Amino acid sequence: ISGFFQESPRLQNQFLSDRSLQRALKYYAPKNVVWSVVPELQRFGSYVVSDEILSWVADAERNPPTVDQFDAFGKIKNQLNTSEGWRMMKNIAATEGIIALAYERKYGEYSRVVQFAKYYLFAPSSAVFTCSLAMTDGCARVIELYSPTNKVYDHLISRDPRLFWTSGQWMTERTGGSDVSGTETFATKTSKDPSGQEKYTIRGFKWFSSATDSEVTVLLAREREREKLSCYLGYVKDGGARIIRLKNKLGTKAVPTAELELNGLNAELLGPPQKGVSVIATVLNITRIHNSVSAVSFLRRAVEIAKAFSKVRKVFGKPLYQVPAHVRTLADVEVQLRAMTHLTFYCVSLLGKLECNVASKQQTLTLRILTSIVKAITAKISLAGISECMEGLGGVGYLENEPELNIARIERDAQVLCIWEGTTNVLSDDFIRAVKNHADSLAVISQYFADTLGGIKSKGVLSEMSEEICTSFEEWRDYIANIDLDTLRPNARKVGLFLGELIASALLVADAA
Ligand code: MFK
Ligand code: FAD
Repeated sequence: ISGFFQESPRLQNQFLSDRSLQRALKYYAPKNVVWSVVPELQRFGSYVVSDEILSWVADAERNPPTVDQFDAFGKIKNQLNTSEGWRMMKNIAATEGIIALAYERKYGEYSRVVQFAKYYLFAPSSAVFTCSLAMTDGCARVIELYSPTNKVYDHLISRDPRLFWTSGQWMTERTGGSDVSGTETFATKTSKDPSGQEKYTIRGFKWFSSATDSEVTVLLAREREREKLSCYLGYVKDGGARIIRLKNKLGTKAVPTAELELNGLNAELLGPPQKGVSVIATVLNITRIHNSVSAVSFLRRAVEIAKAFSKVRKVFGKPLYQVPAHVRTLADVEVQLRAMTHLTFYCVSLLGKLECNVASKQQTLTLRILTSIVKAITAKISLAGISECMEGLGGVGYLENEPELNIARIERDAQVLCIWEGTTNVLSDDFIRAVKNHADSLAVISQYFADTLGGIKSKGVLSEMSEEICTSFEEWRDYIANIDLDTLRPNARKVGLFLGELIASALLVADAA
């Protein structure tokens, strides 16, 4: 075939090209930590766009999971088949220490910042193996808090691919995912092990199980009808979870998401009985931060693809990167992305402090209030931004391209970020309830930002912006203080997302100063 051929865009090292990630790292971790991790992030930033890892992504996407229900003679086989590409992601995650980094705590309270900087680089090149990692991370934390001598913990945080296990998170049932009160899964006490630990067996039906290839899972069940839910650690590797079917999904094609019938699954109680939702909230608050980091990292990859394309594509005699309207469009996305990256890493840094027991009252409250709305706002902004980047490639953007340029895949995968781990309205409602339960939280948060921004009065436009932001905080705090919060619930989304944007603006201004 002769004629014109478009030169292919080339992605750069994803750490070196990302000023926004570098800034977040510098803002949320001290210099000595930054210096010691930059070489590692630089190496990984190159690896995540290498032919090697992208060929595993392509393999995982081309060969989605399948299940062999029965053997030749009709006996139940229940065999889940996953691709080599998918299994390679598990090895990479273990050797790169994507979970281990958080729990080795080599960087103390900054360990989460380092872990999530690496996770952020990995996420868009992981075939969404990060879904399994998010739940594994949540499970590790809940075991650390409620069952610290359990050996499962060592597997979840291992860097050795032969020992590394992942965990599922089974909450959603046919009766509801947002509202889990109709849970039809039951736990029955069976025995005590020599240490006195009660053992349970589980029966029921879970309607959505991602990471179905996991060795263990955290799940909700109850012991008796009408009793409140408890949280359990289920040993999936021992059997007792039968795959009824795999879900046929828009995206996350490589992730084995299934419906499961539970009958004879071995389990142990995690945390106090009948406090299951509160116990599993520890998992939720971690997976929601993973979701936020995934959202900003997916958008970052889409922006990088759009920028690379703008350097090689000519329109009306000019490369796209010299066309003001095009640059303006991408710049608008970039600004929102920078704000959301800052906001996300703010939460990440607070989580690190909380886990190392150095979080102040303000920091603990802020994390509780913010986690849900940061998950909600980053998912929405990411999806809109990815769509804009797709348009930035014209018709080619809509195609299923090579893995390094495939914005269509990123968009399909990003769509679920608004749904799983709580929909936007459910998370916004959680935000209102959290504010209601912690009456002084908004005053404490407003005061923190007033103090932070108050010091930059002498710096021209930044000082004007900081004054405006402080005024908004005060108005907002006074408004919330004088209203019956239940009347806000129909508009919870607007209120929550507004607070997210306000805090993101405050962080950008504080960083710029
Ligand atoms: C790649 C990206 C990474 C992500 C991958 C993930 C893969 C997908 C996996 C899933 O989707 S797993 C399923 C996720 N499901 C959800 O997110 C459920 C969404 N629904 C909610 O969050 C509801 O608000 C909730 C289920 C929590 C409502 O249940 P309840 O029983 O009506 O909760 P309630 O009464 O508000 O709170 C019960 C207790 O939990 C309270 O504590 P106490 O018992 O001590 O009073 C609450 O304070 C506590 N709680 C609830 N949410 C909390 C929380 N505590 C801390 N943080 C929270 N967010
Ligand atoms: P519903 O709860 O029925 O929600 C329907 C609508 O009602 C939504 O728009 C919601 O916003 C709205 N709504 C509900 N309550 C309120 C309220 N109080 N105020 C305002 N609006 C409300 N779950 C797991 O447990 N484990 C998994 O591994 C898992 N993996 C998943 C993988 C994929 C690909 C997907 C798509 C889902 C997965 N889920 C998983 C399920 C997911 O967490 C649920 O789908 C989600 O929590 C919503 O629950 P639902 O589907 O029952 O919708």
